[in-house]
Amino acid sequence: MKVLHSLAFALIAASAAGAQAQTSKDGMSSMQPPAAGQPAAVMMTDAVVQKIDTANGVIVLKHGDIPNLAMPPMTMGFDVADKKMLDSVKPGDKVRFHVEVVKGKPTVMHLEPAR
Ligand SMILES: [Cu+2]
Repeated sequence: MKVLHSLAFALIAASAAGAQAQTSKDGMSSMQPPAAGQPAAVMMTDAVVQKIDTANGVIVLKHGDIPNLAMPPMTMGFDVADKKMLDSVKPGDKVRFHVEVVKGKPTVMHLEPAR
């Protein structure tokens, strides 16, 4: 698991750098695929919380398939739409979440306990 965590944080660092570069492109949606307008509420993905970084608003999830992002199962860090989401979960929790690409970054829009 240590290796996975290190990898996840490397990815977080890389995506954070990318986000800063893209901040000036706010309002431009050319990066968004047309499919972004599809109904997304039903696209919940199962995951297990690996680590929570409240200060930076990042959650590391070992997640299943994410159909709306065409992403296979993996462990990685996500930004969260609202840091308050992180108050209700802890490492080891099974959750269901919905992620969308916001400003070029996969961002957790909804997070709920699963069992
Ligand atoms: Cu992933």
